Order: sequence, then structure tokens, then C-alpha cells
Amino acid sequence: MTDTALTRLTIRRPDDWHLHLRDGAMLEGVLPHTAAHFGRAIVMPNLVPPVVTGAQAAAYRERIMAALPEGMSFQPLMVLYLTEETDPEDVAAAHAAGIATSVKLYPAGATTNSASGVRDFDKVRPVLEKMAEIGMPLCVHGEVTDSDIDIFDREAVFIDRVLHPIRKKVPDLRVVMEHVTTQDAVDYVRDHHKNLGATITTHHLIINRNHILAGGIKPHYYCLPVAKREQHRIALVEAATSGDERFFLGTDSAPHTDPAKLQACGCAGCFTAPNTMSCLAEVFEAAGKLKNLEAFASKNGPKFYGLPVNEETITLVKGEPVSYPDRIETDAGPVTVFDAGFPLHWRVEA
Ligand code: OTD
Ligand code: ZN
Ligand code: ZN
Repeated sequence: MTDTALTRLTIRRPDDWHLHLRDGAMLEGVLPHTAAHFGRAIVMPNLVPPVVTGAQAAAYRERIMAALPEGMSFQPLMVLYLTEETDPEDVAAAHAAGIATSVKLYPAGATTNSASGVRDFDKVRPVLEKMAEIGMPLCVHGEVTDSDIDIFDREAVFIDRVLHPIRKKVPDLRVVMEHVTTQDAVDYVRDHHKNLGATITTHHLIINRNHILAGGIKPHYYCLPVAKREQHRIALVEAATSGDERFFLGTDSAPHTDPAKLQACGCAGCFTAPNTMSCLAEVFEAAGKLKNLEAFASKNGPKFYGLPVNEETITLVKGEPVSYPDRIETDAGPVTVFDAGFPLHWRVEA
């Protein structure tokens, strides 16, 4: 059967291997949109202040579970924010207790709320060595922050200057290159098999830098790492739809209120939680690779993290274009939903 003839697709319930849920009123507003479709998510720790210790991660997990509406099921997988002061023993204890699934490396200043990130990578080596020893993965925001490096080159330069040296010094460390945006990153993952995986977001499969900048500036398409030129988007679609088990979904759904995005210095982030599965089905169908959607969204991530796939399934149904609200209302304020820019024909059956 050709992809266009398919009108129903049942897959294992997907997981989101990179998600921002925030806290308080925003958490309450956005969590149901993720829990509606996803079984688990790797929950990013870039709160203010960040989630650094095992105790903070346990408390954050409780706040997430308290915000989950009755009758919904969802498992947050917690992440510790790596600082130059992180204690290897605290990390190991949080991992052993099932509190923390991974640790997140943000180069200081690379993205939203990353000021407490790492400046001197040698200072965190004892933590990385401990993680390698216990098999705990490191999630990496892979961009250098040097002001003399062009923002469109920051991912490629990070691979050469930071990531590759870290992986050479700590070869047993399992690393996830988060939200890859370039052909360079895709090639690096393909060429370096051992202990390496990568997440790809929904929006980077759909937009290139023209969508942000041509014909008027579109703040809702501005995110970090910033979308690159079309050639890179094509490489990401190829990687995501290939079935290659090293690539898996991490939406990086990153809600900000409209006033925070629509100002002279607007926040970075695309909010894709509500319509991600519709967007992905459209992208995979256009690539003639619907059969690999389950690998990307539901199977490759658990495999990398050494977790079972979800028992439940979801069914995607194709029909008349589905409409999503332009924005959702939260008690923190309105949050604009990612606009794919083309009709979405697939919806998740209730
Ligand atoms: N990128 N926005 C945010 C995080 C991500 O780099 C990221 O993971 C955020 O708002 O937390 C964004 O554009
Ligand atoms: Zn990031
Ligand atoms: Zn993120």
C-alpha cells in the first residue's frame, strides 16, 4: 500500500524525549496537551532556579504529577541540570533511586535559563566519569556561545570544539545530542556509532530560516538552536524518517506566553505539544515513510534509554484537515500553538 492510500495508522504510544513543562500555572496549562498523546517525557530542568539536585528533581516530579488531570496517565522522566558545582555522588544517588534519568549539559548562556550552565568543561569531568560508570546518559545542548561565532554555525563548531573532545575523554559516556538542526550533526551521529543518539524536534522538520525571516519576522518560529537553511532541514527529515535507531523524537516544545515572545527582545521557543503527532504524520507521509513514524516517535527513544516501549497504542486517522486552536489559554497567559504552515490531515483518535 502506498502512503497516500493509508488512512489509519496504529503505533505504540509515543514518548517525548525532550520537553519543557515549566512550573506553576504554565505547567498546569501545557501538561494535558502532552499527556493526551505521550506516555513519558524527558522533562527539561531549565526552571528558574534550575533543577540541579536529586531532591529538587523529586520535588519537581511531584509538582508535575499534582498538575496531571484526573484520569490521565503520564510519566515524567527527570533530568538534572549540570553545573560546575554538581556533586557526582548526588547524581549517582538520584539515578539509583529512579529519580533522575539523565543529566543536562547547557553551555552557559546557550539558551533560555542557561546562565548557570557550564563554562569550563574540565570542571564537570568527575560527574561525566561517574555517569559513564553507572550508564546514565548525558543530554547535550550542542551550541557554543562565543560571541564571535555566527549563530548559524554554533552547532557545527560545538561538535568539533566541545562534544568530540568530551566523548574522547569519556568514551563510555552515553550522549544524546539534543534538537539537532544541521547536516553536520546528522553526519556526526552517523559516523560515530558508539554511545551516541540524537533527538529531532517537530518544528525543525518543518521550518527553515526563511520561515523566520522572509516576508516579515515571525517570532513564533524563533527558537534555539535557530532553524538553519533548507539543505539542513532536508537532512533532518531524511534522518528522522529513515528508521535509523539513533534518531528519535524530542519535541523541545517550549511554551512562552505571547507577551514574552512578542516584544523587542522576544523569548526563544516553539510550542508544539498539541499538534506534534499531526505534524509528524504529515512530514512522514510526504517523505513516503509513514511506516517509520513508530520507530522515530515510539521505539528508538526507549531503546536508547534502555526502557521498554509503551504497552498502549494510539491510532492516527487521516481525513479532512484538522484544526488546532491558534493559541491555548493558561493561567500564566496565552501561548501560541506552532503553525505548520500547511494543512494537517492526521489526528490522534480519541
Ligand atoms: N530552545 N527555548 C527553550 C529551550 C530550548 O534549547 C532548548 O532546549 C526554552 O524556552 O526553554 C528554545 O528555543
Ligand atoms: Zn537546548
Ligand atoms: Zn529544550
